[in-house]
Amino acid sequence: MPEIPAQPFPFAFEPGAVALIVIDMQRDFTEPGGFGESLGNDVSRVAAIVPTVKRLIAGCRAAGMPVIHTMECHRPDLSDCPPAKRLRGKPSLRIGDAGPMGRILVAGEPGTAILPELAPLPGEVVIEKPGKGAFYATPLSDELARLGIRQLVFAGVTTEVCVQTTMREANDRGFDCLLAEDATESYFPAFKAATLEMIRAQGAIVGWTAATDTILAGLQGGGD
Ligand code: C5J
Repeated sequence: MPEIPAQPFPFAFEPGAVALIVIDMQRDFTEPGGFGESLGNDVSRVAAIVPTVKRLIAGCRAAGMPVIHTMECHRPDLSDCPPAKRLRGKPSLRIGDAGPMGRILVAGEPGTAILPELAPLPGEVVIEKPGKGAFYATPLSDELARLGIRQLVFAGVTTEVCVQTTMREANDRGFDCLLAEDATESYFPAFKAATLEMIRAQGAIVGWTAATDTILAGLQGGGD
C-alpha cells in the first residue's frame, strides 16, 4: 500500500477507500457574531486555517477522493438540542438565539452555513449533526459504507471538540484516521497541541497526524 509520512509512523492508505472529512467549517465558528465568539473566543485563530483547508479540499478532489462536509446545527424547534447542551456555560448568545448572522447554530440560518470559500460541490455528502461527533444521530456511517470508505483524512474545527470527538467515533468504528495538522485549529493553542499529541500517542491510539502538503504529496504519489 502507498504511504504518507506521518506521526507516529507512516500512514498506509488504500487508494479508492479514503475520503476527506471537513468538520464544521461554518461561519458560526469562524466569523465574529457567531457561536464561537459568543462563547468568548477570538475566532481569528480558526479563520486563519481557511486557505489551508481550501488547498486540502482542492487536492483531495483532484486526487479523486470523496469530500464529506459536516455542520453542527439544530432543528428550528431545537428538539434535537438537549437542555444540557443549550444551557451549558454563560455565552452571550445561546443556541437558537437571534444573533447578527441569524439564529445561532440553527439549520438554514446564514451563520450556520459552511464558509463560501469551502462550499461543498453538488453531489458531495453534507452531514448536519446535532452533536459534537459526526456519527451521533446522523447518516454518516451509511454514507461511508455506500462510498466504500475505510480511511478518513480529517480537517476542520475545533481540534479538541468536534474534530477529536469524530475521530474517536471513527476510530472505534474501524476507520483509519489521519488528521491534517495545519488544516485544523482550536481557540486554545494548548488544547490543539495536546490533542495532536494524544491522538498519535501509544502507537496511534486514535490515529495519525501529518501536514497538509505532506498528505497531498503522498496521495498524489499513491495515485500513480
Ligand atoms: C464546538 C465544534 N467547539 N465544531 N464545536 O462547539 O468544535
